[in-house]
Amino acid sequence: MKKICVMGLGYIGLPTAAMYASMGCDVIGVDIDINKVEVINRGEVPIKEPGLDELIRKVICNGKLIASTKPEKADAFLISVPTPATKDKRADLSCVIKACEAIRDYIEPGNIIVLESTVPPLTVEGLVVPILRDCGVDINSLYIGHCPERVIPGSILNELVYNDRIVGGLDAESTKAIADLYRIFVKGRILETDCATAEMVKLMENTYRDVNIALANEFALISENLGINVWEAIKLANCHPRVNIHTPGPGVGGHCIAVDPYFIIEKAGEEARIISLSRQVNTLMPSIIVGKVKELVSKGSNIAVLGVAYKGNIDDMRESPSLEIIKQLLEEGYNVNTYDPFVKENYHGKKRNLKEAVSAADCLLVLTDHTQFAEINAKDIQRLVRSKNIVDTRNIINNTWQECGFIVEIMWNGKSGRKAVKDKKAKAI
Ligand code: SAJ
Repeated sequence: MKKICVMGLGYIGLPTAAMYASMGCDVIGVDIDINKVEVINRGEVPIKEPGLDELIRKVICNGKLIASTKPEKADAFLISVPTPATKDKRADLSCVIKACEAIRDYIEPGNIIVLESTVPPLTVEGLVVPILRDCGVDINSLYIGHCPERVIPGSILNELVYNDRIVGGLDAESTKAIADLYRIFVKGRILETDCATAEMVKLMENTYRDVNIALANEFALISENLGINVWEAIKLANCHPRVNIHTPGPGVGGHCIAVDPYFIIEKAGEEARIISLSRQVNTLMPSIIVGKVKELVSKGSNIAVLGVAYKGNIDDMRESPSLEIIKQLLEEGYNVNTYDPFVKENYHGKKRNLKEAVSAADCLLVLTDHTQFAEINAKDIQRLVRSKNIVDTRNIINNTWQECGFIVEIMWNGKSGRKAVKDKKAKAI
């Protein structure tokens, strides 16, 4: 069985390392964060992901996975490090560069080297290969390529096994060697292509989603102005067999969909018109939400933000629209308390529980679609708030809010738009 060295123990690297270890491979998981390495070696998990605790405990206990700050010689190296966007919205490949430099001294002829991180097309050829050339081993004796991760937080273990994988090697032999490596645990199809195509496929998938979310957000804004409930309209439109409109919301978060389209834009320039415009639409959504709060309550009011994770039932707040909304609320002179039952890290106004967060609030603002937020019974907290206002940006809250006398604003249900149209008509008469 192969020995595998996984560079980067984040949301993708750690579950992937654990998966190989559970199949009997000897795995070295490498991370620059010594705390994370220690936590993992104790059999604990630094992130919240269903099923991962159990899996890590098992493979640490049986010695198949060892975390370390340094790589070791191995049959295969998987690079799974972050590739965020820089301030000027280009791919920041510094972690990829560091990971390639870190493994260089450990490479031997016949090794497989796979980049899993999302990167602009031609990165493996133009960046990874030149760095690896200095490894002292004939580059032609290595199997190099790209196999983008495609899993969704919240269902990572299941999707790692059952999703199809795209494998693109620098040459046919590399593609085959990498495909065989993933067959160790993948039950989905292994779809073989070349390296640049694999890089582009990954970006196209996430860009497709970003553009479609932008379309849903645009429908929401237009419907609202016309007094139409966009949630109902989307539900009905999606009854058409070839229509799948996405869901509007407070903006697009996460380290992928809000970032990856820029990796196409940086390579395409003016040709990426729809992609650029979609990014603009989605980036504007937080200010729309802040505008709604401003309509309801005046500056100086207390806002209880519910949710900082970028989407429901996960603990990840990277690029979360909540962070931008909180920033804008503070700039506008509001006081912000925040509660998220999943996120462990610190964020502005962090409260330990719901009751503390809503205490003396003038307006509750639901930003993340955590199931727990959908299940809140307003009766349990109505006496704690100062004014009964709630804005729901995800269309998830239940009827108890109305029953307890809250002014309930479900974003884009057409009510404000309908009122504006009526007021306009009344004025005209
Ligand atoms: N969102 C909407 N409306 C929607 C869908 C999502 O506003 O209809 C928002 C979410 O609230 C969230 C953001 O978009 O803030 C992104 O969420 P997501 O569930 O669409 O995607 P991610 O970022 O969690 O994971 C995506 C997935 N890509 C695709 O579905 C094409 C996943 O498969 C990838 O592996 C992952 O990006 C990645 O790592 O690239």
